[in-house]
Amino acid sequence: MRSFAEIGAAVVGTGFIGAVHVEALRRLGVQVHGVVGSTRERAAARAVEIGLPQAYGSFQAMLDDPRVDVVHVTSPNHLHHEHSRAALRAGKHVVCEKPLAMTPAESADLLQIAEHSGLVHATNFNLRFYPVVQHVHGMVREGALGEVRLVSGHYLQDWLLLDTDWNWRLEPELGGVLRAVSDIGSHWMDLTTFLTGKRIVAVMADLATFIKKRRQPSGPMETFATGRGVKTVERDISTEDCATILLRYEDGTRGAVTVSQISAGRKNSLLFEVDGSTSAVGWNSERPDELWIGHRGRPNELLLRDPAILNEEGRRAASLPGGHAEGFADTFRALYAAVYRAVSAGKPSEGYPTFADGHDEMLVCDAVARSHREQRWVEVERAVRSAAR
Ligand code: SOE
Repeated sequence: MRSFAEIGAAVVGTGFIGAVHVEALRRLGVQVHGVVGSTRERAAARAVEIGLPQAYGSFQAMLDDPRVDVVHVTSPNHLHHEHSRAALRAGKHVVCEKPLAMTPAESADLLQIAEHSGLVHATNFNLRFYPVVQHVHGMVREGALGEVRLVSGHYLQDWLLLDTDWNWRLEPELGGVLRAVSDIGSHWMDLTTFLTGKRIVAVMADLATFIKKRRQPSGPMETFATGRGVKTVERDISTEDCATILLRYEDGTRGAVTVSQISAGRKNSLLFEVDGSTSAVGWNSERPDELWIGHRGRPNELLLRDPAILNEEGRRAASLPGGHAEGFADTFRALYAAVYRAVSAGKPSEGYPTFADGHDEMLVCDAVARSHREQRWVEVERAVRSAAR
């Protein structure tokens, strides 16, 4: 078993989330050797900004660095398949941001290569790793809610509310045919599948594009950035601003979710409620240390994250005492602690989302796109996995 300090990593992508990956790895003591950007200049600027030792001259130069054991892929969606595939082929463990790829065919290819490589492969569904969310996973598993029947909620943001807001995700050729659903709906659907232990088997989806023309700035625009005062050109938009989706999970659990990136005042609000036969839980990512617990016949409860009263799963994800708020960036640390325990052992393990979860999410999103196109319920098409893997 190697200590985390003996493991080397590199991050591909110079957006804000790449810097979050770097900082989480540094908190764990992992050696982050450098960053890869769309150009050497962008990588060099980012490396200086976040204090990285180097900016690789190219993606291949990073793969050729023998000190790099793990590659974190945070490039735009259309490069996830190419970058993850090349890293696996070069014998590197891979953590890839969601969505895993642009199509189910690409994600199936990645899964097949990853599962035959013996390498660690993870999809960056980091929102599972809020301590309170991990605690809910344990509650459901221990039967604290009774039989789960209904899952509801939303994932709302407002960073694309204005027609002058721009990001590569708006462009199908860079982000994929789905935008809000693929970018943040994927988190909500993965999270509720994780919490309930039940896969989504059918969807009824209605997507909407309210802002059909936007002003694209002349240069690149980082996620959540506001491009004030730059030269722009008008562009037609086909990807969805928002979605309302009905869901059926395995064994009959029902669900409903609203996804939007044009909801004024909601900065990054993932909310879920899980209703069981005896009790319910509710959680909002903008108040991540709090858990609402609903009862019939006795007072409801509001749990404030305190490792002393969380279950084992919640405690394992926590890094600060109660009252010291833990947030979005902390979830990356908790996720990578689980992933790097596997890297340290030199083989895949349990306890973190893999390429199998990323591929399954691609299948669900594919069903969402088809349901909207055909305006009907669509079953999630999961190929029968061959027994011999
Ligand atoms: C932008 O919508 C974004 O950064 C997503 O890409 C992340 O996955 C989400 O966690 C926060 O918002």
